Formats: sequence, structure tokens, C-alpha cells
Amino acid sequence: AMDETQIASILKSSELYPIPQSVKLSYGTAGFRADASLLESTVYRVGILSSLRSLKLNSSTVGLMITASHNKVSDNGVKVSDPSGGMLSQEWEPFADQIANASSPRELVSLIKDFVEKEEIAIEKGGEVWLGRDTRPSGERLLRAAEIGVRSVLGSVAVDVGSSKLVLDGANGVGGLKMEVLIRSLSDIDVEIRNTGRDGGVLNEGVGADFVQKEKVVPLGFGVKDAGMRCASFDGDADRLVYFYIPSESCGGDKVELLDGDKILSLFALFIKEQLNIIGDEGKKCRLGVVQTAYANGASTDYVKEMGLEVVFAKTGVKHLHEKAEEFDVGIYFEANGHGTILFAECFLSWLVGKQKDYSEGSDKHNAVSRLVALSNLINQAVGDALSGLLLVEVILQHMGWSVQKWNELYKDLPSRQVKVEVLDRTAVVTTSEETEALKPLGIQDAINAEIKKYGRGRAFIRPSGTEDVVRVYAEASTQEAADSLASSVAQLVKSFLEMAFVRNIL
Ligand code: G16
Repeated sequence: AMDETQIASILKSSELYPIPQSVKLSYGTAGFRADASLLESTVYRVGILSSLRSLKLNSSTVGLMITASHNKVSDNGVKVSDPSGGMLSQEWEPFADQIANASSPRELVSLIKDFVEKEEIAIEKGGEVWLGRDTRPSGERLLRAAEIGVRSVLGSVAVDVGSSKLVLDGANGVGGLKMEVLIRSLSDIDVEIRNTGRDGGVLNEGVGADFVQKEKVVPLGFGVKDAGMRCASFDGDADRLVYFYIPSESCGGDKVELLDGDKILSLFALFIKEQLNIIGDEGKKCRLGVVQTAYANGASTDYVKEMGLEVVFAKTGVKHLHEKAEEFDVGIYFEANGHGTILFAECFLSWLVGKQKDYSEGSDKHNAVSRLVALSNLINQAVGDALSGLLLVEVILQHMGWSVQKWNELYKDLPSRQVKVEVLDRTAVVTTSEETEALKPLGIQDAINAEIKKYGRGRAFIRPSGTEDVVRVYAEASTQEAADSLASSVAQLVKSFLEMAFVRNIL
């Protein structure tokens, strides 16, 4: 049966897709077909149906295809296929008709509720629906509606099996402009670039990777119309990269689901580890390691450790991470802010190239080795850059058949908060080499520790910025409210300890 949260989720998302007046739709010869402008609410509802169908069949994969086949381009349609690949069981067609024509969110929910009970569907397990579309211009918008429908059945995942469009925020900087040039020579990736600076937008103002990562809100030029889309942000000089998407439940709010440098690192680590596993015993000998900073979300560190990888910590600043990553055969480093890359040791790379000759072409091992060699050529091993990082994320997602949402599920970030404190003299703060503890001002670390103790999974540190006149505070805890409160009490400590230190200096 459906619980309150589930009901609320469908009620909320269905508000986004009101049914057009005076249309009567029926699941015909090949699903629903109509003028594309009438179909958003229908496709959204078929998304819900597809999740239920998957759940009914023990979470097997169900397909949802958006096409009006031979009909004119302004038409579109939606049909569902069962896990066998054949058409949706005809027994479900009457239910499809009923929900497609439900006149209000309440009626929709009540039809779904009755059906779930009648069919004895265990709705809490989570289903899986693969989405596809043809080349019709209305396809993308409808695919978004289908995705929202699928996910409004909580726990269900929608996998976009086409190479769907990426929307890039260029931070009104140099990266967006260069990306425009780069994508002209790429056929396998579809990118729409916004905030190129040409429309008068200001560099890094309300846009860009730093803004999105720190504030966790949508950059200018993005909004609820982009809900569910795979989006990415560069920073002003295009050496940072973060991904994000606007959750469908946001209904006009400005919050984003952020996939930061830690998530990018985790995706890269997973992919490389998989290739090494395919290579077998010899591959497993490779020393694959990860370098993070104190800013790394605790959940990401746990995730890579569980994968069996070695994790070391470095001081903020890519130059410090780079140095430590060089100690591995394959060293992946990323700052949470999206700065990072992957380094291949010379001798390991020549070993890989040698193996490429040993293994027979087309074999699994040959493919795995070739993927790693290609990766080493694609990624910028000098210091990393957002363009090559983005291309690598895109190929891995395509290789896995993953949506940005599926990628985001690798682990769930612990809630965190970063704030900066303007101080008279930031050099009064001196930290240990990994920046996790403050050595000066004397006594401040004990005071911070006492605050941390008050919170479940609490963690916090302070460090003087290396780029502006502030002291930075990072806090993490089991809820967002707790992380916010820990950050603000540590910020308060910074203020009072630094004022005292300043006064003492003058006296
Ligand atoms: C620079 C470094 C980054 C570092 C950041 C930290 O970023 O290149 O590796 O994470 O500074 O800044 P702060 O010390 O102020 O916290 P960017 O993007 O400004 O070159």
C-alpha cells in the first residue's frame, strides 16, 4: 500500500503536469499518440505506470519509448514495453487509459492507490525504467516528464539510454567559449552551453562551479524547466568542474543536487577499478590510490575505502594533491570544489601499452587495457582541466548507461556547510599539514573539538584562505541543520579568538 510520503510525492510532481482541457486519450495500437503539445501530462503519468509495471515484475527493467513513428513531426507518442522487450501486457491498458484521463492530482492518486492494492504491488522496493526517444524536437521535454513520473514512485530509477543532452554553465568565463569550439568536432555528445558571457553575464557572479558547489543552488540561466537534466558548471578559468541536477520535487525552489569533485573522483575510481578487475590478477597488482583534502565529504572517503583503495590526504591546493598522487601507479586526486585529475606512472603506462599487444583484439582484457590507455590520453595529466574532466565523465556515463541521478546514488553526501569569516589578520590561524587541526590561536582547537562533540557524525575545521582575506570554516554533521549550526558556532569561535589575538598583539 502507498504511504503518506509516496502520496505526497505524486501529488507534488503531478502539479507540474496539469492535464490539458477537453482531450480524451486512449492507449491505442501503439500506446498514446497525439499532437506533441498535448502529451506532457500523459507521458508523466505513463512514467508512473512504468515504475509500477517494473515493481509488479520484481523490479525487472521496463522500457518507455517516446515516438510517434511514421506520423508527422509535430505529433509524438509514448509506449511501454515489458521486460521481455514485447508490448505492455494488454491487461494494463485500461489502467493506462484511466490515469491518462484523470482530471486532477487527487483523482490520479486515488486511481493509483486502488490499482496498487488490487495488483498487490510492493511499491516501496523501487523499480527500474529505461527511457528512449526518437529525434522529434518535442522528445526531450517529454523525456523529462517521463523521468519525473518514474521517479515520483519513490525509490524507482529512470535510466536515459540515449546520449541525452548535457547543459553546461560556462561561468561567463573562458571555458564555455572554448567548449563551443571543442564540441564542433565531437559527434557523440550533445551539449547546450549557457552563461558564455556573450549575453552580458558577469564572470563568476551567481554562476560557475564555485558558486554552485558552495551555495548548492542553481546558477543564473537555469531553472525548474531544466528539472532532471544533467548539468555541469565550469569555474572562471575552467579548471574546476562540478555536475548538478535540479530535483523534480523542487517545484520552483532553487536547490540543486550537487555532484562535486568527490563524486567525480568516485566515478573515476570505480571505472578504473572495474577495468583493473577485468584484467585480472595482474591488474589487481596496480597501486590505485586517491588523494583528497580535509574538504572531502566523509561519505566519499568511506566509499573509496570500501572499494579497497588507499586514501591519502593533502593540504588544499592542487599542487599539494598532485605531488601525493604521483606516488601511485594510478593516482586520482580531486578537491571537493571540482579541481583534479588522474595521473598514470610512466612504468605502469608502458606496462599497459605492452599488454595491449599481448591480449587478443576484441577480448575483454584487451578492451579493458585499451580503455585505460585511452583514458590516460584523454585526461589532462599536467594539472587537470574542466574540459577534459567533463569529457571523461561523459564517456564513463555513456559506457555505464547511467543517468546523472544513477551516478549520484553511488553514496549519499553527509550534509555540510562552508562559511568564510572576514578577519583582521588571517595569518593568525596556523594549521597542521593536512589542515584538519588548528595549532594557532592557542586553545581554539580545543574549543572547536568541544563544539564538534555536540553533533552526531560531526566534523569541522578552519583554515586561512590562500586566495582571499578570510578564514574558511567547514562543518559536516548528520543533518543539514546540525551542519549549519556547527559551522556557525565554529565561525563565532574564529571571530572571538582572532579578535583576542589581535588585541593581544597591539598591547
Ligand atoms: C585555488 C587552487 C585550488 C584551491 C583553491 C583554494 O583555486 O587552485 O586548488 O582549492 O585555490 O582557495 P582558498 O585557499 O581560498 O580556499 P582557484 O580556482 O582560485 O585557482
